[in-house]
Amino acid sequence: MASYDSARDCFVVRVVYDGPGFAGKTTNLQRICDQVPVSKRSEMYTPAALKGRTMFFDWLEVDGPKQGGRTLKFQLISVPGQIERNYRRRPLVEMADVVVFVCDSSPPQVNDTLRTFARLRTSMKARQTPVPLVVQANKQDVEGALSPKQIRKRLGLEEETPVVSANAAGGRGVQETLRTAVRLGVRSFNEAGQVFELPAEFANADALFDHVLSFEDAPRDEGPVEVEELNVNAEYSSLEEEAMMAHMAASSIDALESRARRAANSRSEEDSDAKEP
Ligand SMILES: Nc1nc2c(ncn2[C@@H]2O[C@H](COP(=O)(O)OP(=O)(O)O)[C@@H](O)[C@H]2O)c(=O)[nH]1
Ligand SMILES: [Mg+2]
Repeated sequence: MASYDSARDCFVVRVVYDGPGFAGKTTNLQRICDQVPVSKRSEMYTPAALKGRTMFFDWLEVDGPKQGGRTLKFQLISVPGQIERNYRRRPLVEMADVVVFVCDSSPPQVNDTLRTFARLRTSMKARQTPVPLVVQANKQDVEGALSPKQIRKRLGLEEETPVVSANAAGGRGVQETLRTAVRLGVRSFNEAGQVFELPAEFANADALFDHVLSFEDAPRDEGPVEVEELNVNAEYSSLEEEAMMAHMAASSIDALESRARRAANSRSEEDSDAKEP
């Protein structure tokens, strides 16, 4: 489904790029920036990126085809990949009109890809309306990379789910992935029969950042991931440790963030105590 932005008199379709950390989500958006003329897109916006890592999301808007005389805009939002940031990712997936799942096809990362996909499946199932999915088999240039066919098998994809072969860093497959997502987005837009006003929190990147910050204070109830969906082979289990190490670095950032927040809260409590008569 799409939204209608009355402020700009256009329809908006949200394409959310999900996938494990380092799979190439940000790279996809960067290449789209390189390949789409400035007149047909916004600037890319990445709030609070930390050492090149996406902490919250990347945001880019691209003009699509006209629909009934009105412009159709595609909001491309890539989510943070680290497992620890699932609570930041899930609400974005819930609001997607189309989901692109970017896979790291290199063998040592397959476990991480499967685990992240299981989480995505769980989030997609929790939605009230189904959402079209495109899978990108990225990093095909890496030696021994799983082919798109193997990715389809490992992820247990339905036949109708498109899998696009890509080397996003080299700019290959990025446009095709976007075109496929746009096609599915336009189709579901035409089938939906009704369009709602664009929620204020998705009006622009700043509003979305404010919205996403509000999750920080919400309880982090992740819900269980369905175990049978994990389908992680024992042959890869030694690699789990490696993935955990990578995630440890990310969680220490989380710990720092929450310590800073606690300190700020206790300071403001002290301030208000001091003001008591
Ligand atoms: N070899 C290879 N590296 C890639 C490819 N796509 C992205 N990368 C690299 O993978 C790293 C992580 O990419 P990034 O877009 O930041 O991943 P994200 O965490 O999913 O946003 C960067 O160093 C990219 O240059 C690819 O197709 N092949
Ligand atoms: Mg990123």
